[in-house]
Amino acid sequence: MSKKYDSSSIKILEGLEAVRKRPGMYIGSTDTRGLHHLVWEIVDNAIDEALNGYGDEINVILNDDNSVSIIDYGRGIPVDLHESGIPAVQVIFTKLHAGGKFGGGEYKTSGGLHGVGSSVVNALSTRVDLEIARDGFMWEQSFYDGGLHVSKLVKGKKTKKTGTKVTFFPDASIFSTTNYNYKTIVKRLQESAFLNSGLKVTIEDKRDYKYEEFQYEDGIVEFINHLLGSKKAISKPIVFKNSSKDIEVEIGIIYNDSYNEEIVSFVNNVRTLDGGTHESGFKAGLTRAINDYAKNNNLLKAKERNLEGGDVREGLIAVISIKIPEDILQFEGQTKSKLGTPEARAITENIISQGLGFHFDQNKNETIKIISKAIKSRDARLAAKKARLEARKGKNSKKEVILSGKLTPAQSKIALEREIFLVEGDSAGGSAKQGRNRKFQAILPLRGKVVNTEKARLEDILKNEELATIINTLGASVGTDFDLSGIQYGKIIIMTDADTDEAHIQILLLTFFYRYMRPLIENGYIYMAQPPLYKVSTFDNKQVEYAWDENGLNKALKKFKKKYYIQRYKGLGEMDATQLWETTMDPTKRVLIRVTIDDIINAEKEVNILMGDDVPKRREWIENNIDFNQEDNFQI
Ligand code: 28G
Repeated sequence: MSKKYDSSSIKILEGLEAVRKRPGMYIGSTDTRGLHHLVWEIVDNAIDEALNGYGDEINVILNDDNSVSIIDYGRGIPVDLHESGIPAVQVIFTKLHAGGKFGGGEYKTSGGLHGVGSSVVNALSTRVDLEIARDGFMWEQSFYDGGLHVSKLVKGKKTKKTGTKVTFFPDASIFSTTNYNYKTIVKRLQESAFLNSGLKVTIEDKRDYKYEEFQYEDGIVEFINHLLGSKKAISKPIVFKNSSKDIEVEIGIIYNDSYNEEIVSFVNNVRTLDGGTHESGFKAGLTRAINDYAKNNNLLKAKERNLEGGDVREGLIAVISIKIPEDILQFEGQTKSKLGTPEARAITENIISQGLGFHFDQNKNETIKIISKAIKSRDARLAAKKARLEARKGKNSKKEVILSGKLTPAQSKIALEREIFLVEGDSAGGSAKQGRNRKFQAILPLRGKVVNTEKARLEDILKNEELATIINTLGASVGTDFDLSGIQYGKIIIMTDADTDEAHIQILLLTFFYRYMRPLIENGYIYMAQPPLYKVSTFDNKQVEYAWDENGLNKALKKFKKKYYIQRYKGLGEMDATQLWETTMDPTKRVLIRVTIDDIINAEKEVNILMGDDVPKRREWIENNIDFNQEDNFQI
């Protein structure tokens, strides 16, 4: 490359080179998450423009060539010449840290990694096309190969409109996938519409045509109602809005009759998955308000200990949205997803405790319902603690011996090397026991009923024999006591039938892990075994192939020269020990699916829908809300 660059353009290219060299530094990762980050960057710029009061609609289009277009109806990115002699828009797209908006007293609403947006997206795209309507004309400019090549800014037709359209093509040599997920984008856009009342957001998928639009007049109330879904509310939606200094806080809460808590927090419209000062302030304020009311109104005796945070959050759904000016914005943690700004704590705590104190006085009946629920939760917590202590005391009791008798242990002394198969049914358990590699594979057959943990408190869960056995066997305790360091296995593999609509036990186990041992899912310990659906063999059994789906079956059939026989497995029980080992348990041949949670909100919502009796939706839940990552890619 021997092109002539002036000094300022060399700097520019170096800037974007840095992004291409270490994309993770700018967008977190180059997997599907990082890929979606490109959309968030551009969408956030479009939303910022609308929040500044210019335009009230954003359109997102997933084009069928895997490019993404985003349109706003704001002022249009400035096209006039920057002091360096190149158009401002070109500076914004090719110069690092000169993102969407800066200086000028504008309120930058995006948090965390945002703010370097447009140029980072350009650096990681093979092509970016801009169409800007501004100053009475259309303007076009394109960037190629991560911003390495730039077309001239072209002034086009006259127009009375204003706004910006950005189309980018993610670079397939950087991202492990360039396939955008409609659902992921819809979820985030809907969230933006909830958090910015009045803003209209549309999404169009041209690959497999879909269209949705979101616009909420009272966003926070509609957000908590959305999170409530089909759960039964025991309070009205309660909302608070206030600001102090330059910090604005908006909080919405609603109580429902389930035993879960769901708090979703945002800073400057960006999810703070790991919470932070705003969330801890909220929790402290909520606990204080409830204890104050309970004591003052004799719902708790003066001598009684205060309710704990977990007690008062049972059945709570909350949305916390806080806006903080750039200069005091601080994030913590590896993923920069935890708010650090200290001022946010006291402000949030005061808003919720004062607001709730007032609300409680105005709504006595509802308040009594909320507080009785918290008291019941406390009682259940104390009862569960007692049950756990007794279980621990009785280590050598008769029951304990029976429990551990179910387990066929592995020989290895190294916990992380061991795998445990949770197997449904006795006959499959027997085959698994015979077929396994005894050095590192343990088998725990599940016979009895697994309780639906969505509808039970910890107290009842500990009474359920199957779950109690699992808890004991895994060795890391349960619920708030869960401690990953105690875990006795490196892989926990759920092995159930491949082809039943009643994959019920799978769902029950996943729900249990999700609610009571979530770090196991978050840290990638939970897997699902994939038994094959078909066995194809010659009549003399000299040639045997297995297939996991129709596609695999067709491939397998092509391998046969002689007459063959196809067996369709109806359940694990139909496989003998050797077959089970060869197809489902042998680490060199099996297909394991690692269960991860990509989307807590959706999982929460749909776990509830599902476990609240909707049988046909179970399959959909597995497919849509738990992210299946193929662990071993064994293909026949
Ligand atoms: C469609 C997808 C993404 C944007 C604007 C509008 C302005 C702007 C963007 O200015 C530079 C620095 C501070 C003023 C601002 C237009 C003021 C006047 C803008 C977008 C100039 C950035 N006229 N719309 N950037 N500022 N939309 N949508 O990115 O001093 S970025």
